[in-house]
Parts: sequence; C-alpha cells; structure tokens
Amino acid sequence: MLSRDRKKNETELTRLISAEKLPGHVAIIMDGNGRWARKRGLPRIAGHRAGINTLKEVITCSYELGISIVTLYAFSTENWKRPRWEVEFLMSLPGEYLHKELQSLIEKNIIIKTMGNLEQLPEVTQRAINNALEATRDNSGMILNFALNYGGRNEILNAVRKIAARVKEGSLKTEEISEDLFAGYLDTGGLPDPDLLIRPSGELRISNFLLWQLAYTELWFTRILWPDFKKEHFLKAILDYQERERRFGGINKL
Ligand code: V0D
Repeated sequence: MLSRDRKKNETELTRLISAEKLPGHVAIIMDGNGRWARKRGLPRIAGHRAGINTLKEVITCSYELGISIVTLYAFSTENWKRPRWEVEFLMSLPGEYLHKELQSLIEKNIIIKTMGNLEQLPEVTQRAINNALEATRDNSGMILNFALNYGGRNEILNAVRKIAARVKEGSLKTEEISEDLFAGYLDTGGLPDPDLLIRPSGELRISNFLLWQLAYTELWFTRILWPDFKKEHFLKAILDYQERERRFGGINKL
C-alpha cells in the first residue's frame, strides 16, 4: 500500500491530499546543494544555483495548495565557516532571487519575513531584503519566512537577554514569564509553530534550527538532495504528514 503510494505521480498525490488537514506551517532545511554538485563534478556554486529552482518549485506548490507559512533555512550562523568565496556567492543570492522573483511574489500577495541577524550580512544583501520586506509588508497571503544568519540557540539567548532586561528595569515580573510570553520574544514572534519539518539530504538532525518551535512538529526526512527535491517529494511529505495525523486521530479514539 505504502510502496504503491510512493509510485503515484504528482497528480495522483495531489488528489490524495486533503485540503482540510494541510500543515499550516511547513519548515524546510534546504540542505544537500554542495553534495549534489560534487556528485556531478560541478563547483558548489552550481549546487546552490540548482537549489534556487527547487525553492521556486516548493514555493509555487505551497501557494497552490494554500499553505499559510513556509519557513526556509537559507543560511545558518555556522555557514560563515565556509570558504570566503562561497559565503560571498551565497550572499549574492537573496538579491539575485528577489530581482527575478519579487514581482511575482507581490502578485501572489505573499509576505516576506526573515529570522536571524541581518545586520551582519553585507549591506547590499540587507538592502535587497529590506526592500522586499517593505514591498510585501501590507500583503495578506502566504508568509515566506527566510532564516538567514540564524541559529536556534542564539535566538533563545537573545530572547532571554530581552526578557532579563525587562525584569531588571522592573516592567516584567519573573512569575509573568510564560511559554507564550517567551515565544513572543523569539524571531518567529506571532507565528504559529511549524506543523511539519522537511529535511532533505539524508542528515537526521535538527542542526540548531527552530529549537523551541519544533517541540511538537512532525519531522520528515529524505535522502534526496535539495536540488533533486521536486514537487512530488513535497507532496509526499504532506501526504505522510496527513497519514500520521489520521493514525494519531484513530489511536486517540480507541
Ligand atoms: C542557497 C538553496 C533564496 C539553498 C536556495 C544567503 C542555499 C538558494 C534566498 C533568499 C539561498 C534569502 C532571503 C530573501 C529572499 C531569498 C537565499 C541564501 C541562500 C542565503 F529575502 N535562495 N537563497 N538565501 N540559496
């Protein structure tokens, strides 16, 4: 049954997905670009470029399904350790991507958001991103949330520092520090936690992504590398998510 499902094509997968039980918030670690390139004897940069095509395909598919929030891990605080030329190339991608795609995102009523410390990015990169944040601020559709220079532990520490400062100045009592209050100080602010995390490339780790927010999230892993990740894999992840929900519901009723 499950192996037959795996062979279903996109159309069949789409038919199997129930519009009522969609994950509202899907988080994705866009991993495996460098390995994809190496396997083909190409420079790592070619892998990152190929990864943009997957990004576009996943955004289009999310938009068509009616998913509310997609959070994408684009650059971790650890990624600064990569060779200088690779970091410089990666930093050119937001500008390049937005130059080509911003108009179409605006037409789709998409809101762009970010998490992580943007101040440490090159100024041209910051300008391109800030322009996109500004241009989509008043939209009301799907939220496209890019994690850039983001690390989960760092995000938690920043929240702790802000809360500690409020306690110190006397505007907050320690007894008032609840899970909801704490979550409000994270970069995800008012966003609901992810329902589904997708990690391609065969790594079975969270890698410092959304540590607080993933507490109850369904995790979905695949050995497919990000540039090879297609609409059918995305649909399969959502279908598996719905199947878990259905089974969980069934057991609950016993
Ligand atoms: C490389 C595959 C889009 C994964 C996709 C700086 C790795 C392409 C953005 C982007 C990256 C970021 C912010 C924004 C709009 C687009 C991006 C990075 C890497 C890290 F507002 N693709 N992309 N950012 N890659």
